[in-house]
Amino acid sequence: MSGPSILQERTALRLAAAALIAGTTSLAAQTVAVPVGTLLPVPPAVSSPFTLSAINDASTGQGAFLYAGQEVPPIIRVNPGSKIRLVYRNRMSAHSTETCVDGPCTNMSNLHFHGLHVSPNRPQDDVISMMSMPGESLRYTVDVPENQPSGLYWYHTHPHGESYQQALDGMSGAIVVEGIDRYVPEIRSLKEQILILRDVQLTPGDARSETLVEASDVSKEKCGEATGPLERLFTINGVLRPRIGIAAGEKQFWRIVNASPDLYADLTIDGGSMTVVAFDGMPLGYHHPNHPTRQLQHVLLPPAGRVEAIVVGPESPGKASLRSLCVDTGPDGDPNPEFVVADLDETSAAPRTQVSANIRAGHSKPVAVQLSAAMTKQLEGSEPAFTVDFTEDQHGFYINGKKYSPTDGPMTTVSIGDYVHWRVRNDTHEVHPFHIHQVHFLTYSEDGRLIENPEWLDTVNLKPQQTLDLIMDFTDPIIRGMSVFHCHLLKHEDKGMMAKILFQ
Ligand SMILES: [Cu+2]
Repeated sequence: MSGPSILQERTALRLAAAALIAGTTSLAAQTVAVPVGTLLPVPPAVSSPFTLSAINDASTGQGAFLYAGQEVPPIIRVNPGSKIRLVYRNRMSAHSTETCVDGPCTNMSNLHFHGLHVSPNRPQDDVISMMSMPGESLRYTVDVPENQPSGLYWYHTHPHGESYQQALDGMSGAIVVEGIDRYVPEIRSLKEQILILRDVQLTPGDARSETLVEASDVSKEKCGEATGPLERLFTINGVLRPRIGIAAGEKQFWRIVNASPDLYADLTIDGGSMTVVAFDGMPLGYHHPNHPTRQLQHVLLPPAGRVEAIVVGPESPGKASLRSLCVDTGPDGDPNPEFVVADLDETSAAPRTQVSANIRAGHSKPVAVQLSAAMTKQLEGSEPAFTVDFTEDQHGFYINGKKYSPTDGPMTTVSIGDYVHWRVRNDTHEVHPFHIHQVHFLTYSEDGRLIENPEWLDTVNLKPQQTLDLIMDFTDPIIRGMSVFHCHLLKHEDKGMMAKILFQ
């Protein structure tokens, strides 16, 4: 092996300087210290039962999850057909130093198990009636069904009006539903890397922020129509621009969640491609057993989106980076320029033959559901049963002209047992990711044109003025009761872009 290239040395020097400055400069501004350029940390894994606490960090006052004495949210690992059991203790301050949409945050909190096909009722994935104030606790017992698609999900807090601040502070974590290797057995012999994208908040004009912008190689090229200062960058597992160990030619299994409340990722690996196995926790093989993978050069992950892919270490890993490309969020959107999210690093690569101990064998046979071609055709030819219209003005954000209130009744009622055609329309000049709790849907048409490779998702991006047609899977008898759908730019959700749905 040859010595480090000049490029590598420069990068190392710059990152070392950035780390030094980021760690030692003391400023009144809000930009907090964040590790820069270290090896990607592996968060602890947890199986049930366990206790998770919501706290305020002693030095920054920001919200945080405390698990086993560390402010590192654990990865919840669960087998299909078993339970997630946890006590959620709200130990946040009753007197917040943070500001939410309606004034000082009250620090109410709860949990949402994003993407799981579980009951929306207490004590499961209930974000409507389950809420804790500081000093209170919630007990969750979530029955993950036998036919839950195996893949990457995530948990985050969901208190209407305070979701944005808590997610921005990093109150989120990954959930792995085991058994994805049933769809692509090759995964069993690969090293697994779980990448949780969260935010470091920037303060315009603040020296520490500028150092972080510099360290992330933020592109100065014009990106889309959004104006205004850049307000955040991605960290991965808490580190800005970490190094991910991978050897040239080594295959690894990367599971990536965008846990930011409003930053988009359009991920690409220099000189490489991703062999996608799942989007939003849904293995491609779940609906298409004969086509369980798809090769992509880049993958757009809106806030809440996930991708799981086999990645091959490029020829010279030390010269390659994982980047987020420019995302045009529209004239009313937030800046989302290209920058480097991580560097690949051969020197800290794992041995090529390592078999991951993390992916436990699930069940031997893959679960698969195929929507018949006839049924698909019939739904596609039908008028939508329900339309979601996203609008906004200077007073707030709306679905079908209505701002969400916790005391609302359902905006729509659906009968369990059907696949249903929904239309989602973005009547604004910025992007909005549509999400519905407990349900995956097939996005089959864009502005009236059929999509070539339609995907089953639980969160889908809508460009400004775009219309998408979806087939909603409302067939699951477990999903019964009151739930919600909303925009996953959480400031928009906090300001009203959410509505209730009753499954009965
Ligand atoms: Cu939105």
